Amino acid sequence: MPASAQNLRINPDRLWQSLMEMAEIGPGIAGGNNRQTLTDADSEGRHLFQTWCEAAGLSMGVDKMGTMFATRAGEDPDADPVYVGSHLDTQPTGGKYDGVLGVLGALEAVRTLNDLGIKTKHPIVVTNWANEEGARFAPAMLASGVFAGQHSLEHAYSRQDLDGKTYGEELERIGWKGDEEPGARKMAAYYELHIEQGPILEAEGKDIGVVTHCQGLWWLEFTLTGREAHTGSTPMAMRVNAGLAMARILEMVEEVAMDNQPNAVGGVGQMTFTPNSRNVLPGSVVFTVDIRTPDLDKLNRMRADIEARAQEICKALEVGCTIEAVGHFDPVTFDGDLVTTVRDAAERLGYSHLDIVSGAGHDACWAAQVAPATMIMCPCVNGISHNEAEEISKDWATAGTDVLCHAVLQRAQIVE
Ligand code: HGY
Ligand code: MN
Ligand code: MN
Repeated sequence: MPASAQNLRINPDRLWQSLMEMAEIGPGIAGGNNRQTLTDADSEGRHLFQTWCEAAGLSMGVDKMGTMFATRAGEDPDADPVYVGSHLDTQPTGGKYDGVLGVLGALEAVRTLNDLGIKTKHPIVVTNWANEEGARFAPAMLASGVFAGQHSLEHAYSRQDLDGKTYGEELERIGWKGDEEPGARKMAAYYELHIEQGPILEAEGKDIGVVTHCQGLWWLEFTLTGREAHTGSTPMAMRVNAGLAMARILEMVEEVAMDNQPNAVGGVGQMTFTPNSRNVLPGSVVFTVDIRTPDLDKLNRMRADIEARAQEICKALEVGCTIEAVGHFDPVTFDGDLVTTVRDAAERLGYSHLDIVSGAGHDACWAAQVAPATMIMCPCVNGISHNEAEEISKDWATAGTDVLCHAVLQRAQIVE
């Protein structure tokens, strides 16, 4: 990093202003955001992001999954670009910073390079991955997964939300279906800034998380089939109770996660009863079990254990049970050289830092399958995320974006 750029700093006020302006689009009911993927609010946020990118002199490309790529030209047009980004879609009761900090932090880094007239050898591409959350259309990181060749475009387009709408239909409806083949772009490197979404950095009093790994994940969708019956007049011995089976499976998932401590989690966030009537025992219960751990063998053992024990639980209750893996990625080791650029940047800038394993999944996990990739994290208040109360400080956002800017610059190479 040439001496001239050693003390480069981003513009904290401009970054924070952008975050707050984006947060006004798709507001939640408790101060956070509900800007779910491929909704009108998502489209509005995309248009605002595109306006900002054009004002920064970036050229926009969009692929067939709706992922947005805004390019700042490099001095060597033959050099593969350095990609840097995250996602603008949110959970239904999401925070203002999950994903958004990574996209707008990347934009702020580029705006800062423009302010200072800094040229780089490699182009830099600010990226907004479509459908990172997987809240509306499972699995999570769907578009980056298609980009990395993990899912076909057809499979992705067929994914349905709870209202039966498909990804492909909704992408057409909001007018953000691009013409680029996902994965056609070649990356020299990929960086992602993200809030930690856990309590470690704040508890340790560290400004920066140097992310070395990300834990792996299985999303197992259970469909339990019971017999619809009157909750009042059906004797207990006659019931084929899918709701009871679900409850016993949830208890078992908790037990399996606790038996595999440290560094293992398991739980359920979404469940559908059919017919979902107060006085009808459910004919069908559908829910997704989310298990995660940084250890690949443990991850697959937990999955096998849960599936076998769930079948036993259902057999004893005469409840039908089918299980479909609807989401998965192995634990990820990020690129050592890029991790070093992050650690060097934090040192150079005088920010405290800690090596950390990401608990949440990110688009960087799929980017890492097709290019050197790494992440930078900043703390979040009380480790709260996927909750409208999600909060970060302006200082934390600034520190993370300063480090992002320096690390990207080191890899994109300044041209004097
Ligand atoms: O599920 C995750 O870890 C991410 O928030 N999509
Ligand atoms: Mn995220
Ligand atoms: Mn998230």
